[in-house]
Amino acid sequence: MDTKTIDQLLDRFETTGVVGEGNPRIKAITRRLVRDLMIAIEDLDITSEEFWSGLNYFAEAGRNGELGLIAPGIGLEHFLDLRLDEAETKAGLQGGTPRTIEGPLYVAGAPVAQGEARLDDGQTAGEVVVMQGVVRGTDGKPVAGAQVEVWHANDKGGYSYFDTTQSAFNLRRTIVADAQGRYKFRSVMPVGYSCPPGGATERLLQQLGRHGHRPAHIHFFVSAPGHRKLTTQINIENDPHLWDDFAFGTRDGLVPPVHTNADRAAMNDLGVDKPFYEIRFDFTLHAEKASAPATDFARPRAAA
Ligand code: MBD
Ligand code: FE
Repeated sequence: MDTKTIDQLLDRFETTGVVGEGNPRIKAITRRLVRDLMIAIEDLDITSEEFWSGLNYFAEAGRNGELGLIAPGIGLEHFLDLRLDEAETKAGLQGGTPRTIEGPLYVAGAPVAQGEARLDDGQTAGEVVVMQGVVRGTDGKPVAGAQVEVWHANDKGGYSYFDTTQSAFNLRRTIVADAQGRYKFRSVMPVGYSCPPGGATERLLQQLGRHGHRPAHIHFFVSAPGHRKLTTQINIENDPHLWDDFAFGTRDGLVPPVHTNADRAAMNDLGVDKPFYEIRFDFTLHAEKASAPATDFARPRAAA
């Protein structure tokens, strides 16, 4: 079928069974996506069997809560980041900490701590890490009281709430930076996440000849009144998958050095008997800007 015939067909679909105005934006998006799909079916000669198999694939992915994992896995979430970057550049914004994908594993409602927090519940295996830094504006001034939401995986790559073997809000906190914009936390080193074995995402990746692993990382939402919300992650250097992330989340500027601290007094202070890891990382937030798209957009998220 040629595209002219497809467009006539879409005209007919749009003018049949009409009972009201509908939503013009949804109408435009639906028409465009259906058209693109029809053209793909034509160009690739997608068979009926392939079509229904694909439909069922998404149905299953939805039932198992994996659509939020497929989106980063096929690069769409990173693509949205690059579009936000572009829009910010156009709006004259430059110099902030790079953004990167939120992923599907944030849970709202984490305990709030002032200035400092311990993220692990004391029962979580893994090497101790202390991370700290300052939240600043692009003017270089500290942002007092900035909110640093942090979440990460345990030493098996699992996230509390989704991994029901972990305690509630393990490795998740909201830290309110102090008057100098400083935040600090103690936790245990995360290990990279892997897609659920045999699940929809992993099966698709297999068909694409790709793996479903992420390098070890720590997620952040950093926000403050008068500033654009930053969604980002840091990566743990030297991970074998550092630049081979199935979700395309690693970016220059988000891989801080990890130091080993073997100082006796520092170890005693923390109550540990082995050297521990230290990471310093400062966040730079853009000031609010009406001409750039919002970064605190709504997205259905888990809450506990
Ligand atoms: C993760 O931990 C993650 O951060 C992303 C983007 C996708 C899957 C798991
Ligand atoms: Fe993650």
